[in-house]
Amino acid sequence: MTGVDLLTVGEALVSLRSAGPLTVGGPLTPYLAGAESNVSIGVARLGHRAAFAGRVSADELGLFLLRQLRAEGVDVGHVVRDPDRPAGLMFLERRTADLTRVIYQRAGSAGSALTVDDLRPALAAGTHVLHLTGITPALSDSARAATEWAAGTAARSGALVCLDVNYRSRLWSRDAARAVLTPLAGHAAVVVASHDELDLLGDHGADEPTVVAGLLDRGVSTVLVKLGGDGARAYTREGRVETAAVPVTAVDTVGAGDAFTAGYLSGHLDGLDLAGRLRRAVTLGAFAVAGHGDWEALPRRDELALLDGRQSGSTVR
Ligand code: KDG
Repeated sequence: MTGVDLLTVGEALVSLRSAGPLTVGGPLTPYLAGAESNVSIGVARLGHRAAFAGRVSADELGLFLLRQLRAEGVDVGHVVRDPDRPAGLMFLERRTADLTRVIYQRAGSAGSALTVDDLRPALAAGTHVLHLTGITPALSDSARAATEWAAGTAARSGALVCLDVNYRSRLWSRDAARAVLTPLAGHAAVVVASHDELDLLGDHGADEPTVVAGLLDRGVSTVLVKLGGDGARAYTREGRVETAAVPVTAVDTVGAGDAFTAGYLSGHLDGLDLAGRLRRAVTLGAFAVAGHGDWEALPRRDELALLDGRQSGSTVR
C-alpha cells in the first residue's frame, strides 16, 4: 500500500489557554488542539509518515492550525478549507493549579461540517493505520456519517483502524454516545478507552470483562484500557497484559490519552510486540503529562529514552 503510515480524521481546534479563571479576564494564548491531530503529531515526531484530514476555516485561524501541523511534519494535503464556517474554539481555563475546565465554541464550526466527500481523497491515497475518536461523530450528523464511512472503508482496505472513545460530556450524552460508538467499534482492530468509558462500547452498566469479551467477539483484536497514573492494560484473545506508568511529575494531563495512543500506534508501525507497544504508549503519556500543552512536550525518536531511570528534577548536561 502506498500513502502514509497513519491517517487521523477529526476536528483540529484553536485552544485558547488562560492562566487563571476566565471570569476575571487576562491573557489567552492560542494553541493547536484536537485529539486526532494530537495523535498525528505524536506519531510524526517519532519519524512516521502521518497525515491529518478534516475541514478547517479558510481564515487566519484555519491557517494557524495548518501551519502548526505542517511545522510538525504532518501532511495536511487533504484538509478541506471552508470559506463559510469559523474555526472551532476550545477555552482551557486553568481554574486552580490542578483543575482545568473546558468550554467549547465549536457548534457550526468548519470542523463539525465534515462530510464523507471531504475524506474520499485521503482514504483513496492509502494508509496503514486510520485513527478515529468518539469526538468527531458527536459533532454533527455529517461528521458522524463521515467517521463511520472512513472506519468501514479503511477496514475493508486492510488498514488497521484504531478508535479511541474519548467521551466528551459537553458534546453528547452517554446514551447517545453508546448508540453510535458501540457499532463503530465493530470496524476497529484497536479500541482505546479509559475504564469509565468502557460501558459506552456495550450494554449500559456492563463491567470491564463483559465489554472486552463483546469487543473481542466482534473482531476487535486489542482493547487498551488507560489507567492514568496506574498505567494501562491490554486485552487480546491471548489474554491480558499490564504495564505500569512511567513515574513523572504531572503538570498538565490534557492530551495524555492521545499521547498514549500515538505511542501505541508508533509501536505497531515499528512491529513491536504488545509489551513493547504498551511501553511506548505509557512513555508518550508520561512525556505529555510532564510538560505543558496537548502535544508540545512529546518526544522525538532520539528522546524516547530520556525519562528512563531519571531522578526527579534532573538536568541532563
Ligand atoms: O485529548 C485532548 C483533547 O481533548 C483536546 O485537544 C481537544 O479534541 C479535543 C476535544 O474535543 O476535547
